[in-house]
Amino acid sequence: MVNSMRSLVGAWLIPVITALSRSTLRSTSTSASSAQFTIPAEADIGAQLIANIDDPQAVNAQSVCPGYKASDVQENLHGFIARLALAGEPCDVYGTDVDALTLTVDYQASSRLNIQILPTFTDAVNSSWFLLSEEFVPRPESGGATNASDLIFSWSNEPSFNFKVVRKATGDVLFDTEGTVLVYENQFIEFCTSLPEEYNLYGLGEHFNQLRLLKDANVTMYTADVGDPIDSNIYGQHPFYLDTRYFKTGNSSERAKRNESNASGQYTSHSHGVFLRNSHGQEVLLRSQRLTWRTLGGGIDLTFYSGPTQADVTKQYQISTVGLPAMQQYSTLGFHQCRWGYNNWSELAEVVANFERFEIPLEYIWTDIDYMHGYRDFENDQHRFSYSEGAKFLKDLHEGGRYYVPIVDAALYIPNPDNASDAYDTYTRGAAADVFIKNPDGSLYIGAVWPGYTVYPDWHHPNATEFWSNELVLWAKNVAYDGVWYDMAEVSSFCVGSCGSGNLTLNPVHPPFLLPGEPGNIVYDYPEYFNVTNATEAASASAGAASQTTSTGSSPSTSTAYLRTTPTPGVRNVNYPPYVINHVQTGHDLSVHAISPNSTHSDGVQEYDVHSLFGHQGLNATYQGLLKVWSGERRPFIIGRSTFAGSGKWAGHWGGDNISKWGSMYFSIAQALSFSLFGIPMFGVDTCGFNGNTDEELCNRWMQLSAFFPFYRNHNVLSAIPQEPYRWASVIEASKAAMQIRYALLPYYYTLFHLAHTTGSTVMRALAWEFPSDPTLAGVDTQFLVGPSIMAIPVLEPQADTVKGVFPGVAHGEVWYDWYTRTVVKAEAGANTTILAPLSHIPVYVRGGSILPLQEPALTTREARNTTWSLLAALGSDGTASGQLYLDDGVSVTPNATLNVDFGASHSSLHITTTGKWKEVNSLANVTVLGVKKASPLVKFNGKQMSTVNYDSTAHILFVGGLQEVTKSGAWAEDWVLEW
Ligand code: MIG
Repeated sequence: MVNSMRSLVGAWLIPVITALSRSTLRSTSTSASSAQFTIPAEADIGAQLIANIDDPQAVNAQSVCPGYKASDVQENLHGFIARLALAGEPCDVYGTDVDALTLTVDYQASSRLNIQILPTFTDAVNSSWFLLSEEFVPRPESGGATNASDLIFSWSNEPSFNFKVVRKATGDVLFDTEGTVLVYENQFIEFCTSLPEEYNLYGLGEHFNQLRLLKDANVTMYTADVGDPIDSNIYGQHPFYLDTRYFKTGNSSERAKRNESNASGQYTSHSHGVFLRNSHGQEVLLRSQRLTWRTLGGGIDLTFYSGPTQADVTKQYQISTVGLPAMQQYSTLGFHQCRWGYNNWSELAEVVANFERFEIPLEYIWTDIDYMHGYRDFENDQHRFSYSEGAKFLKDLHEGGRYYVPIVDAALYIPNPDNASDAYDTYTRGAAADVFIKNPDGSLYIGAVWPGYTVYPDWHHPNATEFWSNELVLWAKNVAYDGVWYDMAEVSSFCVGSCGSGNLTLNPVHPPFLLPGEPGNIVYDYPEYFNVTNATEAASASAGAASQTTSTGSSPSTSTAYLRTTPTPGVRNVNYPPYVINHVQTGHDLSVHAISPNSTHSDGVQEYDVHSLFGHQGLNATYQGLLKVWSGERRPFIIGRSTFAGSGKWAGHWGGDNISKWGSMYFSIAQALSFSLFGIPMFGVDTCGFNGNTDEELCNRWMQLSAFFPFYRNHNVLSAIPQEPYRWASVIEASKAAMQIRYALLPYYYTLFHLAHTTGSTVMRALAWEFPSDPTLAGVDTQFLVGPSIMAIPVLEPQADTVKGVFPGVAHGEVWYDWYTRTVVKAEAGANTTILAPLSHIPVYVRGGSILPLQEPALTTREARNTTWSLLAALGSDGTASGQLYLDDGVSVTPNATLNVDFGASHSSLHITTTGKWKEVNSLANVTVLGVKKASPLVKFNGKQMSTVNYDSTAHILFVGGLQEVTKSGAWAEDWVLEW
């Protein structure tokens, strides 16, 4: 599966035919707009480099570099500062060694230690050295005290400078550079730490792979516009990891082996986090008991978060460093339907009508680049997506309680100077404000994306955000959109270098590859087992595929004449740095499918230093723009593809171009959980799969799985078969069934988001985080929790009607209730339990000890919010349970009224405590209590006997209905108690 997925990456990105001669291509094109010049496929081919980690000639910096010696230690209130001097002859292995460094150790808070190692700025170094400014990525807050720290920093000069970070409470060594040298050059920094033999590391994104990093992983971090290849760098950069260590209770030196059983409850775990605040291309190599961290520049700004639980680490990381996630509007938790290829407003209206007809909830309808006039941002195609027709469509949509989100691309069209009718106001305004990225010589940097040759907003320019905001505001006057889907900000360019300089008279141009559906790039691919479930169609698809000869115009040359560069003293080679990261693009060339590293920002900063920040800053600009569009009254809703550490404070993220294959569905869970760690809880993937055609079975399973993800959207590539959930009977059934649960749980999801926004807690959770003393859960990513109380065990394989799952904690009295039957699951501790899961059914469980506020499912969240409430109290083995509810208007940036409700159950009673002024008018219909061992026939609500009571003494379920009468002024209008 792994191999087939790799070969399908970016499946639609087929270079334009090489069978035709280039001159033919210049005058014709395979696209509909036949007069267009097609950029030749070669335009996106760069140099052929060999990744350092694969290069047999590569020098190991550890064996040739001298390291540093520390001296001149000056203590201060929060730590100390010292000098580091090169301890021998410079090695200049992948750049120029820095002679003098400054080490700053800062005990910032009891849970946080920061270590900075920066060049000691003499004029010579200062002039060209890029350090990440606080404006782009804030530094963690300072101000702690040495004595109160959970962590201890120590260092030694033997044989060269090395340091340790130790957890004070246990003596556990969390980070230890002893036995390795620090390498610090202008284009290469390397430091290493030892790791325990059995390590559990998570994070270091963005990646498409299993949750727990493999023990021999090579992790590259550098934003890239590429499908979802396994184990490669993709859209975002998050240089953060969580390290969880299991050991015998009370003995931190005796560690649990991977997958060691915890049946006897003898283990516990401690977690800590590590963040490298650095925007350069990076690589982290995991080896036996060793982690090597490499970056192509910048500084070492390393923060340790002491935890000691995952939840603590995640909160510490967000609160102190990258920021808490944006609060989402209530509506965004509804279902989203999207596709590349919705061709006009009436097609959208038809899709919406179909959802209504089949009574499947729909909240947001999206359009891809199809709506644009010539693929230009902020301009609609007036034939298919006219403003006037759109106004009517959007009015109806909004009246129906639904919303609309269009895509916005990172790059902007630059008009053809020879064609007066080609003017593009957005470009004109941006050019006048001079806010576009430049070439080193000061001319405009020209890339190529959908519209043809393009320019790029320069987020370093003081007026760029204002320019972008203004474009959003102007466009909103024509299109009443409800959010922004921000794409291509890695930042993508379909050619190498400033490819349009001198070619602008050809604009608009066709990209250097065939669009999906264009002859030669017909989408014939289907999920695994499609040949079993639909033999006839599978056969004709494979015949079609066989007859479609695809060119491999941009595949790497087979020659081994790799470009290797050697460092020139004091001079940076930004386009071809001497150290070659294992960058996913062809030839590992940093200029491929992105703007070049030497493109230049208004403050003189080269793209090389900030490449991975483009999307992050674009999300910020978009956030500022939406605040303006909605006069600060509505929470910006943004889903972005390229993210950096901290993007969560502005936006959510979707998993990018996955594949309509079973493996993509499986990896979506790990990707979501990783983004929980990164502080971007609003995460979901292209449900039913993006690249390739989906099929009924995969779409069935995927619609039910994604129903439990925070962001729930179905999206599809251009020209693949339609995959809205109403296309197949069984998918309708599966989607409705799963959405019934999701919509009933909306108040719970919303409360989780509010907690994430205010405390940094996570929404989607790994089993290991909720059950930290069970080493067998450390790698589980086939099932997950939503908040603390709901667990989903999805079917991830074709042709299955059962699924295996674990019920964590049962050895220690944890109780799990089946969502559907409301009865206790009879699970054995540590056992992989086989669960019935026929098509259209997703196993879902409620954790004992939880109280869930529920509303009635409905077709929109507006309707759902207008229904009566119920409570589901699932008692734990000790007969207690608790829960929370947060409510407000669901929209406002600063709501003028909020409501917090605390639920508690113990000793045969359930009580609520409410605080806040938000008026919830809907009454409470009923309360269901699970795990009631015995009930008195007398059930009282605030002392008043209730008559609609049913107690099932076999299933131990107590149902109390008819509560509308006693909660007429609202379910949570006042505190109450229910006794049984
Ligand atoms: O280069 O806008 O990931 O969701 O459908 C492809 C077309 C550009 C990439 C996005 C995908 C979107 C597609 N876009």
